Amino acid sequence: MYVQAKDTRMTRSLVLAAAQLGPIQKAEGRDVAVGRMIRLLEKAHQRGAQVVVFPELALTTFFPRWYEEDLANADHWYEAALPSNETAPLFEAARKYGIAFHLGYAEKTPEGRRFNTAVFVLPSGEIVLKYRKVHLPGHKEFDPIRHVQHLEKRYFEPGDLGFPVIRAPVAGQPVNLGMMICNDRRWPEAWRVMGLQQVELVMLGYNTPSLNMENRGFEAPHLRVFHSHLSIQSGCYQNSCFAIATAKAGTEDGHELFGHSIIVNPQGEIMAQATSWDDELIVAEADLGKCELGRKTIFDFARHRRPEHYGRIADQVGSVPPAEWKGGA
Ligand code: CDT
Repeated sequence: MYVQAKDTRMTRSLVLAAAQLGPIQKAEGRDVAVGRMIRLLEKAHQRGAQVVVFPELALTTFFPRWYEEDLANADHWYEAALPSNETAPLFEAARKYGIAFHLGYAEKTPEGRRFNTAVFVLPSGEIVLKYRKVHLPGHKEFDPIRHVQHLEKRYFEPGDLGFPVIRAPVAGQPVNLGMMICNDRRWPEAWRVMGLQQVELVMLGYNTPSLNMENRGFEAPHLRVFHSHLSIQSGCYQNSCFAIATAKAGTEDGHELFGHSIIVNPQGEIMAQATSWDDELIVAEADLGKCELGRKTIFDFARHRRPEHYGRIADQVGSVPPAEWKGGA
């Protein structure tokens, strides 16, 4: 008879929350978004959450759907500093409730560089980790074939910080923290770079339309959520980590974003899922010790990885046609 080894690890419990936001209309100011986020933090406090993740570009509408000829006219979408007068109340609420949070926003640096950025902030207000989105989907110029523009390549530079993982104290215990933003979740390379740094918790926000707006071929609408969840669940499983994946949801400026925020464990299972397309908090208790099983067995990288065969992943960008078979093996 097969007897499973007893689990003798100490529990390292952390209460995780995804604070999904419903739509933020173009005409709405940051005060509206920040007010809603503070209400979600209040709920998170009531439900015992210790980490809260807000979506990508959480302070405004998903503005890359709007074409602007002159980037200087788009400055009002960006944050020049965090906290600012408008975002300070969010930082104050996090301090009041003792909650660490992840916030996605458009960053304009003092040198005038523009990034799609996220920060992880302790209740004290200290920013312990900053991430700038590496995989920017969409296009740079107005694309007449598209139903809706997706101008991230116009509004942002690719992130220049890589995929850093940092061990930092959260709710009194050290946690290996990493971040990615929206489209990054579809790239296994992003997950693996963090897996190689023993990430335990990946935090990510997203804005994903319910329909493929590229108009270059049919994609069944029901597959949109499936692909998102598939990417996150496999990223967690293959890298033995938890993820909090938080959406902006609902009809924003006439265009639908699909929501379906989730919290996932290292087995790739969904522990909690949003069911509305509005502001909604989902919560799950994570035992961070559960990251160890995968790391010590099937995904023990030191024992099983074969990087000598992975050269193309780092050296090559586009795919190339395979060699032609000429007979034989
Ligand atoms: N925000 C973001 O990255 N959204 C993309 C939509 C892809 S369509 C250009 C995503 O991968 O979900």
